[in-house]
Amino acid sequence: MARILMTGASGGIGTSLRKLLRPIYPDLVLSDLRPPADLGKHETFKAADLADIAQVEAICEGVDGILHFGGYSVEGPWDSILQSNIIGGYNLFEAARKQGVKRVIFASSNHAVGFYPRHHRIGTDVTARPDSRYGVSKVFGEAVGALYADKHGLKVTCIRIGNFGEVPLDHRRLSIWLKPEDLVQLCRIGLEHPDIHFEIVYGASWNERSWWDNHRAFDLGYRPTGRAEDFREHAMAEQAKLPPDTVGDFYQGGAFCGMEFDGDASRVWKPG
Ligand code: 15L
Repeated sequence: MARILMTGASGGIGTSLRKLLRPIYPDLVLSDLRPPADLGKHETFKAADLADIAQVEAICEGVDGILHFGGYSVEGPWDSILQSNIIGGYNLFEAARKQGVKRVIFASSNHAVGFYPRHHRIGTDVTARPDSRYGVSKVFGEAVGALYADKHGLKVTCIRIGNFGEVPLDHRRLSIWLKPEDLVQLCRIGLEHPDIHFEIVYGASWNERSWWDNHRAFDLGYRPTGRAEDFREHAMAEQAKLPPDTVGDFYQGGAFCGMEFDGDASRVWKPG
């Protein structure tokens, strides 16, 4: 892989990952609305608004593979999700096709399936159950990825990221934590593995409480190094500071499920 484009380079994941990826992909082009605050002299940055296809095409020129971390990364107003993730997501795949990019890694999210209860173990082939407008936009991105793989031959890997960070932040994150180095592994699989056509994998480390069957990632060579249980005490101490959330504590998507919730509360099982 010669030239790799990373969108969302100034965001949380981009900021951490660009440092880990530089030794692996020295010709890394960074993009976002604004440059990262700590942009180094040796780094290449190209500004682009994902909602503007001409700008997206310009950053895709001469690129071999794309790591698409750009867009709105939490629940938000419909117009923000529409511009950044729906229009922006479509523009990314269409610009990649037009510019002859070979591979796209799409940062999907656990919120594409957040309304599965925590007692369900799910694979990547389940019906989408988004927990937010943000989750819907991730389902949309996965669908556009499938279309561009099947119709146009783009090699697409969607990573349903759990919670990316140095440590699991609370009880829920013990099940969905993703260590930065493990995301690097998944990105490399998407950019380099010879068998990729269209794949969905879960972006999760080696979490003993996981709700996800991630066997496809393992079949492709994924060997996570992070183990959430090593941080159990810290995560549970942080959890103790949080108020109970009847809906969020029942479903995999957590707080995103409880936001704006006025659905059927009798579906939520309460212990005791
Ligand atoms: C996500 O998809 C978000 O980008 C991140 O901010 C967290 O909310 C994460 O999911 C999570 O579920 O913890």
